[in-house]
Amino acid sequence: MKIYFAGSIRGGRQDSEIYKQLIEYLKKYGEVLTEHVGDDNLSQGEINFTDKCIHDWDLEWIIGCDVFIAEVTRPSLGVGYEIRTAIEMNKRILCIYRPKELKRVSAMIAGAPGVKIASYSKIEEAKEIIDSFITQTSLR
Ligand code: 6IA
Repeated sequence: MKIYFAGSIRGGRQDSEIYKQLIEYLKKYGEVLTEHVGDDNLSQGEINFTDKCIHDWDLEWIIGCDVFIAEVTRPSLGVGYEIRTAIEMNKRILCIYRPKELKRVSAMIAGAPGVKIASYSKIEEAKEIIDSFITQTSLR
């Protein structure tokens, strides 16, 4: 299974440790195409690739993924754009967030067709949400 994991980069890296843990966990289900999202050394994406390169790679990865999972607590323009792209491609989409830090998810995400939204407090809960999402989508 190919998994696209989305999380904030230029939107702010405060949650990078959480992304890292979720990415490690997701590896038990298959290949995570976007492991760099959890990279501690990736401050805000300042590496020698053009923005067009990054955009085009990510688009290809979204096209190729079987499931799309986003951690949306830290609002990010890029993640919002990716979610919309995944919707247009009819991907299986899960968005998770921590309600203590983000009171409500944007209506443009929460109200979008085909997007499953779930909240969690502890990382263990997020893993359970992921388990049931992947199990259900695998049955489809
Ligand atoms: O607007 P943001 O930068 O917060 O958007 C974050 C989202 O855009 C993530 O889910 C990523 O999939 C994507 N993204 C943003 N910057 C990069 C990037 N920078 N590389 C890949 N995807 C990115 C260069 C990193 C380098 C290790 C290749």
